[in-house]
Amino acid sequence: LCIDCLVSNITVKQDFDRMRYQGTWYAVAKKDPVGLFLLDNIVANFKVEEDGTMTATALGRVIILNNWEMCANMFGTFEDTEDPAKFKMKYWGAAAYLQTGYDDHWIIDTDYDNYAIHYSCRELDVDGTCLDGYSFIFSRYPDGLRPEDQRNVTEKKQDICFLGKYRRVAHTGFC
Ligand code: ODT
Repeated sequence: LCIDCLVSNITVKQDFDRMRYQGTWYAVAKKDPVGLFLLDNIVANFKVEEDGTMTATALGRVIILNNWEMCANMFGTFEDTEDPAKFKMKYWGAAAYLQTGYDDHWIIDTDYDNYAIHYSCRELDVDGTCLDGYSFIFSRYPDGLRPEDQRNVTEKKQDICFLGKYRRVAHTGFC
């Protein structure tokens, strides 16, 4: 629960298990940051390397240089923090003209088998709320969340103060 929208009060998944988080996740909804990058057909694949490091690849439709539409092939490595559900994500693209960055990557909630709620605040406001952030709702299934998970996901969207700011992410087979 987060009633004041302070980023420091946002709670994340307890005892996050990166092994169970591995595999394919389909983005079914997204709250965009300023200067959005991934548009739709977003699929992430998480892996735990032999040394225990979490890594991921992601595909998604992007538009670069104003109107060149392509499928971006992205890579990320996750640095651990003192909280097992909070990571720093270093990311880059397969091609040099794709976006690179270093973002917070928090797993707010997941049941590992059906849904996951991701959160990243890129810029804190002076009052401690999030000035610029993004969030993905992930499903193990490309066609969306199970009805029984929707209530919980809506609650979590509210907890991170992004309720009403999401758009649906289409999967049309572009990537
Ligand atoms: O699309 C945006 O507007 C911002 C997001 C850009 C970050 C994309 C980097 C993907 C790197 C590969 C990692 C995959 C894991 C994805 C999980 C959640 C979203 C970052």
